[in-house]
Parts: sequence; C-alpha cells; structure tokens
Amino acid sequence: MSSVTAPRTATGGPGLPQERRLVTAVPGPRSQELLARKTAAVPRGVGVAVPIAVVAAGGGVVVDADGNSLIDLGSGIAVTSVGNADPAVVAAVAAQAQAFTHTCFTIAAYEGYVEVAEALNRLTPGDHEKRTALFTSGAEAVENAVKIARRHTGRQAVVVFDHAYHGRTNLTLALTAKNQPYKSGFGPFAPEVYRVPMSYPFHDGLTGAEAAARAISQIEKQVGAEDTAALLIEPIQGEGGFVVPAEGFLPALAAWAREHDVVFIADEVQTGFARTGAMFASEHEGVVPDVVTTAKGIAGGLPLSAVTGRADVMDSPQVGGIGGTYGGNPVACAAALAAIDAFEHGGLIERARAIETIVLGALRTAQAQDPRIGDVRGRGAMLAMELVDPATGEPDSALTGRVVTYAAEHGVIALTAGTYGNVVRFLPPLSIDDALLTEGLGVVLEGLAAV
Ligand code: PLZ
Repeated sequence: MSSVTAPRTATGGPGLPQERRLVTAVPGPRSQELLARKTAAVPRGVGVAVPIAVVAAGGGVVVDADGNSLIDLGSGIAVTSVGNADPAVVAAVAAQAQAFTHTCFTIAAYEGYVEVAEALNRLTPGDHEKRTALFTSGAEAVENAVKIARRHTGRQAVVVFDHAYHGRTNLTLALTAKNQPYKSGFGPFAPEVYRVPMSYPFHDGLTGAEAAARAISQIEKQVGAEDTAALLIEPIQGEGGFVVPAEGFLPALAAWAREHDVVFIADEVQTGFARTGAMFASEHEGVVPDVVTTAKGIAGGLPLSAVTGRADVMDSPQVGGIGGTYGGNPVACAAALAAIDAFEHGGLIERARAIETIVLGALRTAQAQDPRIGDVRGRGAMLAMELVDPATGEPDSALTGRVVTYAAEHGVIALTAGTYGNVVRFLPPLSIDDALLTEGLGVVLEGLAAV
C-alpha cells in the first residue's frame, strides 16, 4: 500500500507565503498518488474538481503535497470567507475541543449554541423578535426551514425557482432544479414542490416587476396561494450561475408572500456572511425574509448551519420536533463565534466590496474585448462571467471547462456554475490580498484568451 510521503498537514493560515508557486505540473506526483488512492477507495460519484492533495491553506492560497501554492478563488465554495485556518477560528476550536466536544444540545445545553443563536437573531435582516435553530449542513437547514413553514401554515406546497440549488438530500433535491449531476437516477423526489420562472436578466430581458408578475401568476394559477406554505429563494443564485435577479423582483415576491401568509424563506447558505458586500444578500434590496437559512461561511470551515426566523413561525413546531445529534456542535459554534466576530468587526463587508470593484473592473475590461464573455455580474466577492458562443449566443460549457482547467494547471483554483455549465465564478476568501486576487484573475483571463 502506498502513501503520500509529504506531511499530511502543515501549518496553514495567513502566515503562509502569499504567492502563486508551481514547482511541479498540476497535479504533481504526490497529488496523483492520492487521487489514485481516492479512485480505489471513494466512489466516483464523489468527484474532485481540482486534482490536488491539499496540505495547508490560508490567506488567499492553497498548498498541495507537491509544494505547489495555488491562488484560491473558490473558498471551498464560499465557506472560508474569513480565510482558511484563520487564527481566531483555530484558537476557538482548540479551546472548545479541550473543554468538551459534544453533548448533543437537545440532551444538555451549552452557551456557544445560544450565543450563535443570539448573534444570528441580531444580524439577520429585520428587528422583529427571532429564534434560531442550528444544524450541520446547508441542506439540513433548508429541510428544517420547510418543515417549520409547513407546521406554521398548515399548508404543504413549496414554491422554488428555475436554476435553484438547495442541497442533495431527498427533499432538497426536489427543491434543486438541475438534473445533471445532482438528481439523475435518484428519484422519486419529495412531492408538493412547484417550480416557477426566476428573474434572469441576461436571459429573459425582463424587469424585476415583470419577472415577479410572471412568477406570481404561475403560483396563483398552478399552486394556489392558500395552499402554499413557503416561497423559497436564493437572493442571488449560487450553483445555478450567480444569477442576480432584476431589481424589484425579490421585494415584489416578499410583498406577495406577506399578503398571502406564505412564509418567505431566503436561502442565504451561499450569499450570507459578508460574501455579497452586505451581511446578508437580502439587504441589498431591503428585503426582510420571514426565515433565513445559513451555513458555509458561518463557521470558518467547520460544519454548521442555521435556520433563523420570526419567533412565531419558528416556535410553531412542537417540543422535540426539531433537532439532530450534531446540530450546533460546540466546536462548530466556537468557530462560528470567532468567524461572526470577524464578519462584524473585521472589516470583511468592506473587503467584499473592494473585491467587487477589482473583479468587476477586470471582467468588464475583458468583456469589452471578448464577445465570448456574454455577461459579467454579481455582488461583493460573489462574481461571475457567463461564456457564450458569440455567433449564436448559446452557452459555451466546453469553453468554460477549458478555462478552469487552464487555471488549475497554472496555479489558480476557479470554479464553474450554472444550469448550462457556462459560468466561471469567483468566490475568493475575503482574506486574499489585492495582488494575489489580481494575479489569479489575470491567469483565468489569460486562460480564456489561450483556449
Ligand atoms: N443552499 C444556496 O449553495 C450548497 C453545493 C456543492 P450543503 N452549495 C454547494 C455540491 O456540489 O454539493 C448550498 C447552496 C445553497 C443549500 C446548499 C446546500 O448546502 O452544506 O452542501 O448541504
């Protein structure tokens, strides 16, 4: 049996040299060795997008077992917003792990859970009375938000949108739009889920009001307001392609939901915690959701998720109706408290806005010279370019794949997204420095020019 000979771990965090450094081809021999073991030990369904074996990460870089240092424009899908192995998170994790690692909150309570709940009740949009329940994954948060909305309204239907992504569990697969690779062969899916058109300005050319009227008409005709428990939407769609709805779309839907006592759930799993240049993306249009789901960035890389909402909605389920063995794990809560402190007091919202200026500027300059860049969009440090065939305007997923492969081979982690697989997305950690960010973007754009 072979093994990776490089150290399994190294000291990461912001102290790592902040540089792009390639000492072998990517993947190098040690990464290849691990990926070969992975192929033999892990089912192929668990894919790996960037073929490296990671040993350390921090600031704006990820270091592999061959000693390559890659610029991170993905943050492990919008998770390490405070930076990977952030020192405050690491210290909080170590201290909590030494005190106790688990009780199961529904068996014996502890302060960290309550503190995270208090922080989310304070930080999520709206100053009404709120409650927060903690879980482990984003999908679990979304599942529980739906359970709570159904219990509260006594209704069953859940309305979701084209291009939506809400997770991979059975209910959340029903809520997720895209068949390949997420849903194919995994049915039957949960019933009482209805999909309506999203506002997607680059594709539909509609104003927010027009797109909302289209969605609302479909809900009223096909689902019925009086049968609808919840309207569930990502304020900026993530996996679906970083789709920013036209202005006015979200407020119109929220107003309609309020009028009909439908629970408006904002899935902020990807957009939350400073990512979009606001603490939560709903804030950009002054939307106050009844319920907000969060995960990813919340705990600096530890698994934690939350459902935060109006006290009357959240208190609807019976005692014991909401729970889970690991939900609100004390180590994850300690990490979250350190991360939330950084989001609130570490200038990270401002940092996300500065990243927006740099990235949008570079992408728009490139777009002016390259008709394959059909659209450039996003907010804060959640930005994207949509690639098309200039002759037909059709999505070009093959080109998109070649661009991110080029980027990885040249030391930059960039991710794709989109229903049509033709979106390159930029989700850098907010701890990346300007020089590295600019260099990383330059490599991606160089890749676009080269392929
Ligand atoms: N809601 C808006 O973005 C997770 C999925 C990656 P979990 N997105 C990344 C993949 O290929 O599995 C996500 C999201 C939104 C819910 C989820 C689900 O969060 O923590 O992956 O369950």
